[in-house]
Amino acid sequence: MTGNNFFARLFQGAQAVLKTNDLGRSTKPAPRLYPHQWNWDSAFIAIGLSHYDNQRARTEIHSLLNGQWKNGMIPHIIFNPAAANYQPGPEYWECHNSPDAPPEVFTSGITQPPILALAALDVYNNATDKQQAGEFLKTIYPRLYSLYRYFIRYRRAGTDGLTYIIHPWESGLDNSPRWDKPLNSFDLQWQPEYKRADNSIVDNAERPSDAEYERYSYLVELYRKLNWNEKAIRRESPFLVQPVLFNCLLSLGLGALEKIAGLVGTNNNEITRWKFELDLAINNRLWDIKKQAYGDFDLVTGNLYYTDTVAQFAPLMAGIAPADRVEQMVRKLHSADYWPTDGYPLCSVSRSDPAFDPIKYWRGPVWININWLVIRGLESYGFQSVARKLADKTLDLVNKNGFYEYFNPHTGRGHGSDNFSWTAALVVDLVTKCDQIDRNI
Ligand code: 9WN
Repeated sequence: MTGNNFFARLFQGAQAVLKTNDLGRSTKPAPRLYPHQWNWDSAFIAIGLSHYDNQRARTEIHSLLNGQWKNGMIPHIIFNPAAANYQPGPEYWECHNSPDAPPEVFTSGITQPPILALAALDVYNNATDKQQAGEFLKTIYPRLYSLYRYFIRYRRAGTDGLTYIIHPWESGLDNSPRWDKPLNSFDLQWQPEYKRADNSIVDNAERPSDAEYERYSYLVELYRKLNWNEKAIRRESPFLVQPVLFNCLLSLGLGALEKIAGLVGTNNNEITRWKFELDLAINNRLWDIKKQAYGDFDLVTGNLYYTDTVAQFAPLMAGIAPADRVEQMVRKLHSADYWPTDGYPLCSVSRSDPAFDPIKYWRGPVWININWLVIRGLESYGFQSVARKLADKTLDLVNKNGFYEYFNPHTGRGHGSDNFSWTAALVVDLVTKCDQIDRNI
C-alpha cells in the first residue's frame, strides 16, 4: 500500500494486529478473549491476509479444513492445545464420542456461517500467482464441496432449501435479540458445568448475560449426550431456527463454490440447484408480509419472527433480494435507526428497538464484518456511493478508536477485545479496495 497516508497507516496497523494474533498456521480472533481458531473469523482473516501474504492466507484456510468432520461440517472452534482459559473448552464438548469428529484435533461440535468458499475465492482473486492459487483451489475443492453438502444433507428440515441452526453460537451473532424468543421458548433450571471466563476478561456489561449462557450450555450438554448425532439433535433439540442471515451467508458461499467449481473444471449444476432452491425459500418463506421485511423461521414453534436488527439486510448482502425490497432495505439502513446522524453506522440492532444497547455485544454496537458484508452487497446492486460512504465511515471509526471487536455507534468507543483479527483483516480489504477505486478516478 503506497500513496494515501491514511490508508497506508491503517493497513500497517491492521497487519500488526494480525501478526500479534498469528499462531503460525492459524490466527486467533483476539489475544486473550478468543485464544483458539474460529470458523468464520478465519475466513475473514484469510481475505485480509490474501492482499499481502497470499500463501499465509492459504495456510489459514488449510488449517481450518484440518478440523473438518467426516460428514463435512467445519466446527465453529478448532482448539489450540497450547491455550487455556476459554470456556467451554475441549473437554466439555466431548466430540470424540462422535464417529464424525477428526481423531487428531479437538473441536467444538457445532458450526458457524459457511463463508469459507467466499474467502477461498477472494484468496484466488487477490493472488498474483494465479497458477499457484489455482492449484490451491483444486486441492481444497473436494473438502469445500463436502462442507456445503453437509448443510444440504443434514441441515435442511426436508421441505425446502432452507437450513437450520441448532445453537445461537452457530449464527455468529450469539446474543442477538433474534434468538430471544426461540431461546426462551423452553423452560429451564440449569447450572452449567463450567464457570464463564469471558466476563473476567471483558466487562460483563458488554457480554451476553448469565441467563443466556445457561441456555447456551444447556444446548451443548444436550447435544453432547446425543453424541453429536444430527438426526437425534433434530429430534430432541428445543432450539432449531432457520435464520435469514445464516441462510444468506450460505447462499453467498454456494455462489462462490459455483465459481470455484468452474475454475477447477468441475460440473457445478448441483451447486446451482442448491443455491436456486435456497434463494427461492429465503425470498418466499422468510419474507414477513405484514412487516415487509425478512425474519427467521423457528422450526420448534412454527413461527416466523421478525426482529428489527441488521441481520434483516442479509438478502441485500447476498445479492438475492428483488429490486423493490432492496430499495426498501437501503432506505432503512440509511435511516437514523441504523445510521445515527452524529455517530457511526451500522447499529447491529435498530435504535428504536427496546432491546437496543450501544455497548452490549450483538445488541446494538457496530461490527466491522457486518458493515463489510453490507458494503459488498450494496456494490453488487450498484449502490456505489452509499457503499463508499459506509466504507469511509467504517475506516474512520477504526482509525479513531482502534481495532476493537465492536463499537458504540453513538460515541465510536471500542468495546469487547482490542486487537481483534477480523476488524483488522477487513480493514485491509476495505483500504485496498478504496485505494484502488481512488487511483482509477
Ligand atoms: C462463541 C470469535 C467469536 C465469533 C462470534 C462471536 C464470539 C464466541 C464467544 O466470538 O462468539 O463462539 O465466546 O462469545 O459472537 O461471531 O466468531 O471471534
